[in-house]
Amino acid sequence: PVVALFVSDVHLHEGIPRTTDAFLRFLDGPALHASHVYLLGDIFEYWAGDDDIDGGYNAGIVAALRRLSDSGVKLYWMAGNRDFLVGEEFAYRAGMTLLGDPTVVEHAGLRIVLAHGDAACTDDTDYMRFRAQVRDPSWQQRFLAMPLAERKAIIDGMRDGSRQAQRQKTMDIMDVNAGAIDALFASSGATVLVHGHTHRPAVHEGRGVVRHVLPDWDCDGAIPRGGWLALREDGVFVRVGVEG
Ligand code: OKV
Ligand code: MN
Repeated sequence: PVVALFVSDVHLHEGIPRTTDAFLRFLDGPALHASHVYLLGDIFEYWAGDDDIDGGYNAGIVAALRRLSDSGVKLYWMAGNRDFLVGEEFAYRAGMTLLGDPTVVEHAGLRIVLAHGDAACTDDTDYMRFRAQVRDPSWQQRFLAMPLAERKAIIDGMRDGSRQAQRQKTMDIMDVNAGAIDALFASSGATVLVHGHTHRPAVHEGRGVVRHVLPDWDCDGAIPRGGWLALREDGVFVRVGVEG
């Protein structure tokens, strides 16, 4: 039996039908057989506010999440750096429990710390400043008070702008900082860390701790990519890839 599944960085939006199908197949298949499912950030390419749930694409995703939670699977959501505006309304409709970042859980006798991963990218000082701003509750309150179309236009503008800026940054500035990872282990007392965000799927083992980095998904290109991490009842982690 599988006690927990961990997924992140699906980057869902209308423009990626095959990736969307792959994620819906995950929710309506393997996820149903787990006791706990942890969505660890950037499930959406971006989220402009919970008033964007009704009708169309997003409603289909919420419905699939709801089928999973209604089936008895405990469903958890941690915000990523793209979908941090998912709120209580979304969580209620999908039957999910919102988690802070980081969160410590215990499964199969293991103490596991969960994070999206972006907060550990402390070398990217521009991003850390931006993160502090948009995670501020009063900033979010003001942003969410704007009309939905205006919010979407602002986010689209940021996305266009960052496509340029992103190219300039070296790959290592975009990876996690080793000291930030050490601090996560030290403050949590966990022996396992599961995170996504960096799009560098791997298992890093050493000094008595294990760090699982989740893959990002892209099933719309030539080579399908993505998958999840399963924790079996016996405490063994298994990495599972999408079938495309
Ligand atoms: C993605 C990263 C830019 C790293 C903004 C609400 C806000 C979403 C957004 C805007 C930015 C994602 C969606 C992008 C990743 C960067 C810079 C560094 C380290 C809002 C919801 F602020 F308006 F409320 N964003 N974009 N970075 O350009 O795709 O991952 S992005
Ligand atoms: Mn991310």
